[in-house]
Amino acid sequence: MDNRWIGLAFIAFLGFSAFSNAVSWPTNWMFLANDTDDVSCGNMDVLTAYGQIDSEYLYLRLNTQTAPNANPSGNSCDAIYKWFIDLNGDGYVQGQAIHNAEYVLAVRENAPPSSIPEIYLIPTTPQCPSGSLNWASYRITNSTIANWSITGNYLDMAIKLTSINNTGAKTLWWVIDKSPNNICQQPSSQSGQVDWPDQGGGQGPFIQIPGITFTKDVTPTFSMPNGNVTFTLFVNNTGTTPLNLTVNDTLPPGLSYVNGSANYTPLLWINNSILWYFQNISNGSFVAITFNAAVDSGAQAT
Ligand SMILES: [Ca+2]
Ligand SMILES: [Ca+2]
Ligand SMILES: [Ca+2]
Repeated sequence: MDNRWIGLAFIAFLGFSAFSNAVSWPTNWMFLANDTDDVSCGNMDVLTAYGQIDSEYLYLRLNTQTAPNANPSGNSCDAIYKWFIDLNGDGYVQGQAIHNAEYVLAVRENAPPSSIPEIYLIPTTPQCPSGSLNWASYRITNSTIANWSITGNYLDMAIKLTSINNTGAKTLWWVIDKSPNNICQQPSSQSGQVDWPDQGGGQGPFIQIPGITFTKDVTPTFSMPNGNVTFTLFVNNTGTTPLNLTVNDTLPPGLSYVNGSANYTPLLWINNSILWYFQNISNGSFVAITFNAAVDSGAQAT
């Protein structure tokens, strides 16, 4: 769930609130794609991929056949779980390589120096690092920037949006293999220890940034002193995630809110400032607020 402020002075203003807390994992995930049961190492065999995004993090989830990191002491199924993050949608798979993804977010099981999973963010532009990779230089130890979580057969990763150019991902791929080198290679065949999305060469669907649009109308556009005007505020959740919305409208001098005229009762009304709060406005839906304002008797025509 996101919280969004909308400040509506008479000139429209839109603001996104920002927080700097540790990762709180999503309770709702957006389904991306299924994958077949096609890998003998169950921890490396992805069955379903999910994503989610809010104002601060991009979240990625893999549901595997058996629990990731099932054997922390190390075994032949120790995996590297990689998400390729393509910010602008120009990524593609060709010649067993993934092109034009801007970042790889990866979790290594049983990674040195510790035997617990570690998370890494590897920039892959302008060139994906080839050959042997110095993983230590890409490791992220600040869990407010990147974090992972294993719950049952789910491996979740989160990356702070400010670390990936402050955007979501237009296209995503995941690849699971064991090779710490040539990270942009998609191995030539899915076998006992390699998995990737079966459909479309690994290309995933879009994830969009949460979005809001709004409009504000007033009728009539001209009114005499002591007359009434009606305002309509349309707040539209255009993103892919439900929002908690705070809508604040400030009337210009010469107009006064008519108590009781709003179709949604304001949470707060102080002088010319009127504030509404809406919880859990689902994506794709909108709220239309109407209220009346009286033109003060001393108001100047504008
Ligand atoms: Ca699979
Ligand atoms: Ca790209
Ligand atoms: Ca597969």
